[in-house]
Amino acid sequence: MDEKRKVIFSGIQPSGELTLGSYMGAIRNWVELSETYDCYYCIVDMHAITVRQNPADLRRRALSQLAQYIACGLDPAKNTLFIQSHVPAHAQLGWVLDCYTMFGELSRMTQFKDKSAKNAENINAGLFTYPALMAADILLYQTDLVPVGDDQKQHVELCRDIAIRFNGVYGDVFTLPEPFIPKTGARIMSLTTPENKMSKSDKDPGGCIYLMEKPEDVLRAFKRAKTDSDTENCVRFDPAAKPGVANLMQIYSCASGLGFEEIEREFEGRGYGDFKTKVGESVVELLRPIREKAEDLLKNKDYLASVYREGADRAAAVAARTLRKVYKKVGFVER
Ligand code: ATP
Ligand code: LTN
Repeated sequence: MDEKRKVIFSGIQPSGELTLGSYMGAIRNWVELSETYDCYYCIVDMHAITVRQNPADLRRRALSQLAQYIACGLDPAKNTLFIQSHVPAHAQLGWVLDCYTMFGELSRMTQFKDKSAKNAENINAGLFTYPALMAADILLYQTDLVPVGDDQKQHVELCRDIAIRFNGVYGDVFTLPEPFIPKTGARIMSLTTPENKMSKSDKDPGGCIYLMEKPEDVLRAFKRAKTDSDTENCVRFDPAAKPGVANLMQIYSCASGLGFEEIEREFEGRGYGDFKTKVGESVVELLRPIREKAEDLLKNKDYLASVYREGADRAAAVAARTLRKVYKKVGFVER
């Protein structure tokens, strides 16, 4: 038998429809890593309820997200695809880790500060302790690498600190994970306000491209994308001076595989109009097979149920081993 393969864990909340941001920042890498690592890709519905959700929408989006994971190229036979609330060990380890996570650490989390500013009427305890649950997700599987976009780096680093603290008291219980962040596409910005991250719970629909969006809507959104108010009208990579153009270049680079210099050369002497159309077309071609496959899969609910049930069984078996060890270490009586 060959050596034990390294472990990957990552997850996305079904808090909205998957966006081009989550694809380019995360899922694209999940697919690439899925052949060589032992991968767990989760639909983190327990995280999603830190913000109030409509129950029927949450349920529908969790299923649709599973179909989109598969459609993006994650083969359920080679990857463990599952829903977080199906594996109780996440909540169980989450509680233990709450007791090893400091108030000060959680107060520094940028996502908590952002989300509490956006949901001032519902700053609940779950929103605050969310990174400890995320640490549980990762540590249950003795994860080596966590492929995420740039905005999640802080949470993965906190997860590492929690693991170091726990291991410091009880010995080597947890593998220390590392974030895996792509060179291009780690932070795709909104098409209408390029100073903000493209985000699925964004209230401005024009700023976001969804994986399941129709081609004509994708093209229209790119035609309306904000470029820059400079008079240069020239495609050049300069995020500070030209954030809108830089964002479109990132997207085009991820969709086409071209480097920034090649893109500058391609559009030399041509204006922003041509450029935006071309970026839109490249994204349409990237998304077409994903949308078609996901739509097909969504017609077969029995198949999807078999995938998430098998995934939960596999995940639960691994998670139980870590949880048992943790319970023993902290001094709980064995049943
Ligand atoms: P929400 O609006 O509910 O917070 P989101 O759209 O920000 O959601 P997440 O579910 O938080 O998306 O992110 C899923 C994964 O995709 C994470 O790994 C995250 O880092 C990555 N990601 C999300 N948005 C972007 C983006 N705009 N650019 C690059 N990566 C992203
Ligand atoms: N916090 C992440 C979602 C998430 C996650 C995880 C990502 C929850 N648990 C474990 C990687 C590993 C987010 O908001 N994008």
